[in-house]
Amino acid sequence: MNPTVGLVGKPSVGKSSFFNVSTMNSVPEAEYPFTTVEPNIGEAYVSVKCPAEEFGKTCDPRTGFCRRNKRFVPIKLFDVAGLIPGAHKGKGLGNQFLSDLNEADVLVHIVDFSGKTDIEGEPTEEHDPRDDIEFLEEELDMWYLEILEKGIEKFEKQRHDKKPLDETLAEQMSALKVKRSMVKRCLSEKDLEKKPAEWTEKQKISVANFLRKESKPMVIAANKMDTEEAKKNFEDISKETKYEHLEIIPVSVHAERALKKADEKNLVEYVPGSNSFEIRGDISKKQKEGLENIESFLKKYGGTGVQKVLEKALFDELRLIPIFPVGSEGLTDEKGNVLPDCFLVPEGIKAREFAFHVHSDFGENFLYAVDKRTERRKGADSELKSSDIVQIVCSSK
Ligand SMILES: Nc1nc2c(ncn2[C@@H]2O[C@H](COP(=O)(O)OP(=O)(O)OP(=O)(O)O)[C@@H](O)[C@H]2O)c(=O)[nH]1
Ligand SMILES: [Mg+2]
Repeated sequence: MNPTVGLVGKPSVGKSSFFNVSTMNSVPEAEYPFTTVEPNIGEAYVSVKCPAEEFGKTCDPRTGFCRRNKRFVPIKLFDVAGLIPGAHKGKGLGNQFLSDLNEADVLVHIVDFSGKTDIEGEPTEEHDPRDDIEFLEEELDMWYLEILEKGIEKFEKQRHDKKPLDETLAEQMSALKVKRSMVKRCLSEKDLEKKPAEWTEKQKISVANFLRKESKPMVIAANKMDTEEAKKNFEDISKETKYEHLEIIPVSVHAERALKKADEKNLVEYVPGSNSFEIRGDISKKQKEGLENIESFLKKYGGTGVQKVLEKALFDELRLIPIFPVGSEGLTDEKGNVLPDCFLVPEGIKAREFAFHVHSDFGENFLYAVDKRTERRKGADSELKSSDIVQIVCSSK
């Protein structure tokens, strides 16, 4: 049920490093291409404001954790093999690795902004990160195109009881999380509701592109921003109108790692996602210098970017909102745990849909919900808002 984020990019950009730092894992990372072959799956977190403080309480999360009134809610994170140009035709580790991304609801494209790795992930100097931004989108579109073409073939082969085009295409592409409503909208916007056998190559690519963007929205992580070269590239690229439509977030996985490690050792207090930290323990002169560098990085870019990337992906691209379900006793469940659960659900969700989200029994036997801030009842079709605390009241069977 947890939303799933897939990390994509060419080899050696820092996908596994990003995965490790946000899931507290230690899968191999290295400066040569194709370090990762099999996908890694782990639990990362996005933070939301914890409502317990409003009530003068602290929460007892069943999953995730809470620090300084920030509730960290689990999400699923995937780290996959690097992609190189031609991957959809089997280059590099080939297209079977593209299907490792099927399950992702949203993608984070990690780009090495330092320019120190070439398009295949080998060490170099002055590589242009613009090339990476472009090739990856093309590669993903080609992957979608291949599956779309199979759907068109299937549609053309049907003889009797022909299924509608949108239904056939949506079925063929369902593993990619393409929904029928997306296909319907795409065909109607592009005026392509008929005769797919007559679509031009350009039209097919534009359908693949539309469905890819709808079913796998993307955020760009400009990684290795701790290097001077990356800072310069970021300055230039983020100003260009060509890239205005993209959400490019400056990131230093290394800075995040240094802070998390120092926090674990109680040398600093660092809450992931913050733009500052406090020095706690006794630190050496060298550690102090390192931390000062990181401090100025946080000031300049508003944080290390790791949390920001995940939060942009979930809250801005997928438009999810947090909702806290509770039992009949104030803010607790039947065991007395304060705000034990936090669900990330689509914006605009209605009370009964949310009940189904928590448990199908709750949905089926739904009577009404109670907004615990106001103690007002909410009917089945009443919309929930971000950070609502709700009790679901059911009929006894
Ligand atoms: N300077 C700098 N280097 C980084 C950063 N993040 C990762 N790296 C380095 O980039 C290299 C590649 O990192 P990986 O995490 O193995 O990259 P990957 O994208 O998973 O690579 P493949 O598995 O081969 O596709 C390693 O040497 C990392 O230490 C960062 O924030 N700053
Ligand atoms: Mg890797």
